[in-house]
Amino acid sequence: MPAPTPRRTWRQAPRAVPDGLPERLGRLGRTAVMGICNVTPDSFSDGGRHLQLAAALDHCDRMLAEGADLIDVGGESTRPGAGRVSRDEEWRRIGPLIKELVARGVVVSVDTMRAAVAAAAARAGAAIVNDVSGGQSDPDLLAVVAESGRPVILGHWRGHSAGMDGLDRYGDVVAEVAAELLGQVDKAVAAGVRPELIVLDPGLGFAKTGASNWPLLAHLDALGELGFPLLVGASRKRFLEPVRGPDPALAALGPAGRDHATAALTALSAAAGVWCVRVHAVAANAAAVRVAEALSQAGRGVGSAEIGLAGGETGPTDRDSTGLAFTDEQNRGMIA
Ligand code: PMM
Repeated sequence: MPAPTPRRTWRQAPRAVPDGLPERLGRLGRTAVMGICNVTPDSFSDGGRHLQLAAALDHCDRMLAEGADLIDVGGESTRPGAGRVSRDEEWRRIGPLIKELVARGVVVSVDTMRAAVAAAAARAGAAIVNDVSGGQSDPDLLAVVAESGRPVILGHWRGHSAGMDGLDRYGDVVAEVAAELLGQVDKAVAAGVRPELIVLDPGLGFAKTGASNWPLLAHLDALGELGFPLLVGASRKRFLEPVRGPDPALAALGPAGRDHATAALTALSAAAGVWCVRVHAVAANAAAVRVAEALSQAGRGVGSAEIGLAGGETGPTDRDSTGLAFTDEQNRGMIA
């Protein structure tokens, strides 16, 4: 007998963009580019580089100039094997940067698994809460998010970094990730989060060591069918090492040598209609998003002037197809 379909307490039309975003971001009309600023000594790619406020701000300024639409600020590394930091240390690292970015009018998301840090960041003006554990790590986080009224990114996660590689056990990774994400959506909604504020993230690299990541990227359409906007966080991750290209100079760069492969995935993810990509190397990924946008528009017969191929932004659009063409009014377009 087939398993009964779970009864859901929430219902919503498919969305490509969450509610509750600052105006600028809500009306983007293309995949958003989230630049990463980890204020940690030990993140796998940028650990130790942005511990001083001035260095972190320089980095954020550069990412914004290169085309970042928002900045994701994190104070706790989630690289495989990483240990936890204390709540106070996490906030000590990121609080000043969040406050300064908000004061400059930058859209900030806070990358945290802790309710207290999410609450402090929201009070400081962070616009989005990004929890790689999807609300699992800290049982109070979802209520804090509900109270804040902020959009929330729920990542697929099976356990903390110290032991997550051992949790890479799937029969059908796409089906299991989808089901586990929906379980977290249920908990979020039960905690009072409006479904329209939820973004889902397949959690690339989290309890997924290598091959498990690819089916998730190959089936973004299936994840999109869950009805929520998607975020893809593939940037520089280990599973890209085999596809980074043969140039030994890339190998010598370490994780940054995976930037070309990341940008290729960004173009494909944008073409698939994801709401946001979370990236380290903003310039290349911002270009990748625009390539996907130009192709999508050309495919629908939009002329090059309107596409903005001369180099400018396209500005707000009233495009009415699915995929990349998502606007506030037409937030029904899901995965192309
Ligand atoms: N990955 C990392 C950290 N935060 N947030 C989301 N939503 N999705 C991710 O895939 C994700 C994340 C780990 O990468 P980093 O050390 O480069 O920040």
